Amino acid sequence: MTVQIERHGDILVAIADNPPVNTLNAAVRLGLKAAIEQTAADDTIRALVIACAGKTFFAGADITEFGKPPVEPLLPQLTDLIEASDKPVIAAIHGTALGGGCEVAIASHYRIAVADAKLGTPEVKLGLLPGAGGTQRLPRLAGIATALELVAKGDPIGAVRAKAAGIIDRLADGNRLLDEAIAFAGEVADIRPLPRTSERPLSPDPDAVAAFERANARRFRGYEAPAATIACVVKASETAYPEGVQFEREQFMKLIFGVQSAAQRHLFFAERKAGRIDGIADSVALRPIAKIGVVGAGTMGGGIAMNFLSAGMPVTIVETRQDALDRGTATIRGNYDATAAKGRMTGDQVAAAMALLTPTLDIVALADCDLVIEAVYEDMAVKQDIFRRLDAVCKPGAILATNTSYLDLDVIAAATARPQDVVGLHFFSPANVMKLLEVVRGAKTADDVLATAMALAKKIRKVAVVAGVCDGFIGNRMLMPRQIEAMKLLLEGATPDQVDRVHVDFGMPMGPFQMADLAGVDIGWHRDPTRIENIRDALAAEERWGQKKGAGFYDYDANRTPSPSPRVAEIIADFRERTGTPQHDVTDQEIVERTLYPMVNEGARILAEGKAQRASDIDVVWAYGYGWPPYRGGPMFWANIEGAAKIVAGLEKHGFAVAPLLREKAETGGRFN
Ligand code: T1G
Repeated sequence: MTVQIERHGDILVAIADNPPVNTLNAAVRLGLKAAIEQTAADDTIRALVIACAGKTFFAGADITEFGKPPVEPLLPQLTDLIEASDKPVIAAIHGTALGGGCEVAIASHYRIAVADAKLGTPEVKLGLLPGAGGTQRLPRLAGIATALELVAKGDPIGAVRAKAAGIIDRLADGNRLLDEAIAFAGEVADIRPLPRTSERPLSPDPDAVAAFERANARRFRGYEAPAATIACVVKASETAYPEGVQFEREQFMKLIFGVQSAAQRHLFFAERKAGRIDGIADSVALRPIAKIGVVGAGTMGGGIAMNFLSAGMPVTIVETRQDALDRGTATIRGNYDATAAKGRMTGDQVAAAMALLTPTLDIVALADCDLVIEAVYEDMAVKQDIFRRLDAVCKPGAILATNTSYLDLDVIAAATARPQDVVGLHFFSPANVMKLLEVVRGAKTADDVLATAMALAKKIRKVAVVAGVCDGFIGNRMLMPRQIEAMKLLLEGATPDQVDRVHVDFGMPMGPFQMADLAGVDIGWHRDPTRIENIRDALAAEERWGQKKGAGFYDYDANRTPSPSPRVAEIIADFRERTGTPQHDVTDQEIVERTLYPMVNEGARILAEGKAQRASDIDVVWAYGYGWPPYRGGPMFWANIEGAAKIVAGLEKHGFAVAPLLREKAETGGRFN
């Protein structure tokens, strides 16, 4: 029974049990409707408590039902039914009351929650909006400013804050939620009039709306859903509930059939699918990982170490020189202090994290580590030497990982007598911030090692994707053709600013040249200022290494605000002349065809070679590692929208060799899944 109905004296209790997160699917909605009808029909019942079994109150509508024939009662009908009840309905909240779950709660007449519960309306992260009255009831309950934060940004708030905001009536003891909800129901059972949120008055607050829009303009750039949620909240302050909820419904229907929501829902499931390893049973025994070792206390090593320290895991970090070790430790401490200064960590939490860190110059200290991650200079000989030493020092069964971003994992593994214990853990800089982790599977990586790495990624709150061994794995391998073409476009008549603008208008956080200036124009440079073979060499030779030098492809002021550089224009002009490259007016569309289409082409090759398990994994890599706009779903999802045939035509127009898998999709009308 999806919704169990129990009687506790003269209080009826409906307990939904739809694991794993109690989505409000058809069976749950029907069960709740039955409970409301039973409450109404039975004169001996004074009130109804709605609760959930398992780990959480309703986590929202069942997204997998979208696009299927609707089954009544629809969620908006259910929430209105709850509120219209002539007897009080009390929501007993634990876990995360999200989306439709939050809407069921605020349609109820009263709400009691355990202190560590969260409430939120994350629909906007799916390209939607709360479509069951949430945009109309939340502002009436908590005010326009709080409602905008919840519905337009989609982040949940804790029950304590929700109570202060007027969303929750009472906090319950974590172990006695149901008992306290039943007692609460008894207390309020005879109070009239019933507190129906939709009947509360709400005055317009244009200043709050304008301030919110200004503060979030950059965050909402390119997205459709946030503006729609704001319009609904404004509507709630201008009209009565019936008109407002009708407007909400209209906005919801527009969004749910739009490309952006399809893209964002695609990524929601893609992120979860990425965690699965085809061909390895979920039941594979994982290796116990308690102690972490990190070799290298530089930018990457320090960031990597922080992921584990923040997850409460002890880390021994090794360097070759005391000054480097001290610098690395100080950087970790500084990062935590900066987080604490923003109020996102307490001083005690910083101290606890730092107490788990053991800096050392002696690699033998890693002997009892369960996982050791090498994060040193990108040089094969250096890495092979380190892995030879780790092989000699580390206990049997320890997992040895490299953070290499493009070197051949199999060659590194071959430096040990235990290649089956070697795996790639490719973090993205800054490693303690970026969500993406490419888990590189070597030819000999054991199944349990790979499964252990994927499970550990979840523990340190990373989004992990399995990648095969190839140059650049998944993300950087697709980045390369984009960067190569961007440089060619400069020689043919485009400017850095034009190429970057096309990418930013597309929805990327920055374009190829802005990215080069951020990462460092000198990354991968041969460091010989007399050897100037291309535009990049010329910039690097003049120490135009990017933002860190105040000049790269752009000039930067003291606030690192970029402006087109006359010097760079001269360098480009000089190379156009030296190479005799024919010039032409480069159009924005040509930039899309020559920088984004080749990424899809490379993605098709990666899939065909089995270096990614599925197309949606590639989308996850680019959405979480490179800022691909979620409302475009990722390169392969976007390819389905753009159309494989159109992409093939564009690639052929510019002389690219088309990947056979992409051509096949174009010829068969197939899609990447
Ligand atoms: N619909 C369908 N499946 C869902 C789901 C949902 N809303 N939420 C989770 N799942 C699946 C998920 O795919 C995974 O499946 C399993 O449950 C465990 O999820 C009208 C229209 C609640 C914080 O956006 O944020 O209400 O991979 O791995 O890490 O206004 O799930 O096991 O096969 O994420 O513990 C609004 C989405 C919906 C919340 C739990 N609600 N979910 O995190 O588990 S739209 C949301 C989450 C809506 C109304 C509108 C998280 C979680 P599988 P998980 P978790």
